[in-house]
Amino acid sequence: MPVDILVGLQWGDEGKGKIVDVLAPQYDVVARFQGGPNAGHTLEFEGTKHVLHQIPSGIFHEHITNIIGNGVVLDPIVFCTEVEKLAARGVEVTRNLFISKKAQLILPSHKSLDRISEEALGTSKIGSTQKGIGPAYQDKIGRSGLRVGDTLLPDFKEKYEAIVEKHQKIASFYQKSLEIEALEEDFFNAVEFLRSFTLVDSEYMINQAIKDGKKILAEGAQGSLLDIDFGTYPFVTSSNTLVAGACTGLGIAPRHIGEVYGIFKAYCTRVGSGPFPTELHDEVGEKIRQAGREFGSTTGRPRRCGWIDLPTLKYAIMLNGVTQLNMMKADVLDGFDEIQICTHYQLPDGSITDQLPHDMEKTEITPIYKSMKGWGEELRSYESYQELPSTVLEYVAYLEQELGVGVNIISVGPDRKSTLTK
Ligand code: 2SA
Ligand code: MG
Repeated sequence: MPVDILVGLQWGDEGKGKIVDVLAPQYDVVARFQGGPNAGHTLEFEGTKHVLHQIPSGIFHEHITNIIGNGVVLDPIVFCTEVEKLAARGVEVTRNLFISKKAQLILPSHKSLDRISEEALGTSKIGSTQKGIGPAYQDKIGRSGLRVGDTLLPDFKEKYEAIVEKHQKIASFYQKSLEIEALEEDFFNAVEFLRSFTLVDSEYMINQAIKDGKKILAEGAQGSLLDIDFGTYPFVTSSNTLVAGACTGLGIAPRHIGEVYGIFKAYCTRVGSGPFPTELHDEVGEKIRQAGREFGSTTGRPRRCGWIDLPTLKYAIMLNGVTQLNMMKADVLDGFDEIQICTHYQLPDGSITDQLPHDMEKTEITPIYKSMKGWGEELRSYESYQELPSTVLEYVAYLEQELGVGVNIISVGPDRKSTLTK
């Protein structure tokens, strides 16, 4: 059975958690392959909102095996809190969660270094979530990171101390010292807690599941435009958020890839610094932010808002090999008479393109818009895709024609029930 992969096509917060939750009942396994506590996947059902950071969104379904893959950077402290929160809501996590021994650990010193490096960048900061993501992946690539499996070794503490000593030196280069004392006790308690979980060689588990004909869904975090290679570098996260990341982040051979779900919002948001050609700095942007409750689910930061951007969507669809599109938060545009769609970019030399310039941050881009009629009515009460107002269907038909992929799901509200399938 092939592995299906779900990825965000914009700068994150497209609504991936919601779609995994909706699709989950069809799957036997849900696995995270990159990112870590920087992610905030929001799921709403039975009147309750849940935000997951590191635990896969299949956790609410007892029949699903959830895997945190080797490509993830795991913060044991955040993990501990996440498990406790779920337990308080009656979700027993130990039963169906497996963690790769090869996943990297985020240490308190990584979080401290993340803050130090952002401070040092000043106005050119990345706008990271300060969860230690960049420094943890630096240690992974630098071949000095600690992995989940290392927590089982008798000399784990010594290994930890050696790496913290190295981090201390990096901090002193910035004329700072690490602020980790307050976190160390929590960290070692959380590591102890982590050890009580089933730590596995998840690549074997996944490949066995493939052989056994199990249905597997790989759940991407952040978004395609935050990919370390193809995103709006350097304003990106430190992992491969694209489909290719699922191969290395779980140990899946490319020939096993099946459906690729591409999730996007009917408009566009970005949190953190970096280029965003269709960003709206006016009351329209503010209206979208309020209507869409566009605030970071991990950090609470207000998200930057703007119109949908086809050049970036085409790029993300190409790189991911998207087979079906899901359009989220259509209801957020309820109150607009006119909706803008950016179809092309005009570059400083006057040329017009639908490709992304290599250095987007330094290139002054003027978006070229096509205007379409809005629906100007509330979508939340709609229960069928086909019965949606013709203005919505025309908007979607135009996107499908431009993007060359069908939109199979339109979401018209945060609840599971507000997910309309073609
Ligand atoms: P990092 O922390 O090193 O990965 O930050 C690097 C950039 O990646 C962005 N990033 C995100 N963008 C959107 N959503 C994310 N998750 C949270 C959410 C974010 C939050 O679901 O809302 O709560 O603020 C996420 N994670 C990382 C980040 O903003 C930097 O631009
Ligand atoms: Mg999010």
